[in-house]
Amino acid sequence: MTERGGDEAPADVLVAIAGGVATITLNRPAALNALTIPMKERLLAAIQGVACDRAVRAIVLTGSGRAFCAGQDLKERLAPDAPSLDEELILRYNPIVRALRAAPQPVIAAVNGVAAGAGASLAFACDLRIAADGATFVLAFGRIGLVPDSGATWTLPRLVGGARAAEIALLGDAVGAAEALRIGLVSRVVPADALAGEAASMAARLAALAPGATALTKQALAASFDRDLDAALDAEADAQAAAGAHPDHAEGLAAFLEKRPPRFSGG
Ligand code: LHQ
Repeated sequence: MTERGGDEAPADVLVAIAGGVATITLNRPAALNALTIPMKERLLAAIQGVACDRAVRAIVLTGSGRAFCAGQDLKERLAPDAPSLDEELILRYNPIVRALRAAPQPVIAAVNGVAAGAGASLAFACDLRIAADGATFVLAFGRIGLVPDSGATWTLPRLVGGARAAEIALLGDAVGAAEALRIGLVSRVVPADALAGEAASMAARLAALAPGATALTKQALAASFDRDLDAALDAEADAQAAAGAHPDHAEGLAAFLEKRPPRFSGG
């Protein structure tokens, strides 16, 4: 396993890479992993770093301690020289969301505890969400007189539909893990002590797939709500042509016929 974020860098964002899986851990547990400016810069660098690492085939985003992420560090906002809100979004939050979406690898949010404000938005921006049974999602923006950001107004209606998104975004009530599962905000809920293992095992399964085909599937799903059926059918044909031309498709066919597990090269 390689570890980044150790001696040479502050450890509020940890990156561990093993077996084709990069695990990025938000690591400021005393503040519920609330995001400061330097932490956001390190988180962006971490995502971009693993996204262009060809050895990484799946990414897990999680938090240390009892929270996933409490969103913006609100104490930092009180500094007299704090950047304006829109500058903070344009320069720091939005690039993180774009990096999560642009990464060719699937990103799993392993939501270990409360995900509030932009912390919830980060989880929503991931491709898959699995939650510990005690996890909650809180769109806490309204309580402090702000609006949902970091993509939440776009991702949340796509995940749970407009009616539920309106309640969650406007009322700001905490959505518990069981309710999140019921409404499709997460795809699995497991006991807290099983979450890391569940995320690792899902990531290992993703990492064993043909990376090019997986990236194309991620892209197609992300684009689906912005396409009509005709455009989706055309896009699927293009993606299938690209996937089928890759040696990993031939390897998958050979493995099927030889009744053995495939060994995808990525390439
Ligand atoms: C915190 C925080 C926190 C600092 C807990 N900051 N310390 C984007 C653009 C630019 C700027 C504005 O914002 C945004 C996007 C956003 O993210 S806005 C939304 C920001 N987040 C929130 O409003 C959530 C604030 N936190 C909470 O509501 C609660 O802490 C939750 C519901 C997350 C957890 O409640 P509890 O389990 O009761 O924990 P707690 O409140 O006791 O917090 C534990 C510690 O963590 C505490 O520190 P202390 O020194 O007193 O032990 C909190 O101050 C600290 N903490 N969130 N966002």
